[in-house]
Amino acid sequence: MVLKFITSNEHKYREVSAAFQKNGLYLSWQMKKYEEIQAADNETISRDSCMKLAEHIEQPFFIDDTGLYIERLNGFPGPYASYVQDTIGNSGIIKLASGSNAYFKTVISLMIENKVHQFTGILKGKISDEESLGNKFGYDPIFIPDGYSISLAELSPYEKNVISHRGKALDNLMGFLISNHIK
Ligand code: ITT
Repeated sequence: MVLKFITSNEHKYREVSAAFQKNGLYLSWQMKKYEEIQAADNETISRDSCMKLAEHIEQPFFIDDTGLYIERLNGFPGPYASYVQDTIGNSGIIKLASGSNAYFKTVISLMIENKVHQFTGILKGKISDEESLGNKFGYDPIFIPDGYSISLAELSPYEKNVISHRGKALDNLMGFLISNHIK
């Protein structure tokens, strides 16, 4: 059985695929954009999307919903990270919040045997004062992880997975898959 990862975001797929490969697990990518409800937390949004996708996609599959929570902005944009990235973008966030503490949160929702299982991961850091070179994945060029002096965009997918929100959520997911003999 090959587990499907449903996302329209190629950067996410690259990171997820790197983690699966490292653990000798198989993965298939279903490139798909789906509508999300508006809610105050990523868990609720992700669970709702998972249930709706299950109406027309064969199980098992999983999705990744990620938010950026900026301290100076009282947690904004949080689950609205996608809308904010498409409107004011990284330069807008730098103007509003450079130097502020912030964290990413990833919620992975796995749908298997008609049940949703959720796995989360958090990465703390701060908003930088300029966009770095490197990958062009969302907020990566303006996010400096705690303990680092370079941005997330300057790490390879493997290096990013070791410390990141997504990497931690994936470790939890893969722990579940391995202990339940789902490969
Ligand atoms: P799917 O819903 O199709 O998976 P998406 O890009 O819409 O893809 P999200 O809603 O989870 O995914 O992402 C919210 C925003 O946060 C979006 O602008 C992403 O580019 C950005 N983002 C997500 N994960 C990120 C990460 O690890 N580093 C930097 N930005 C990230």
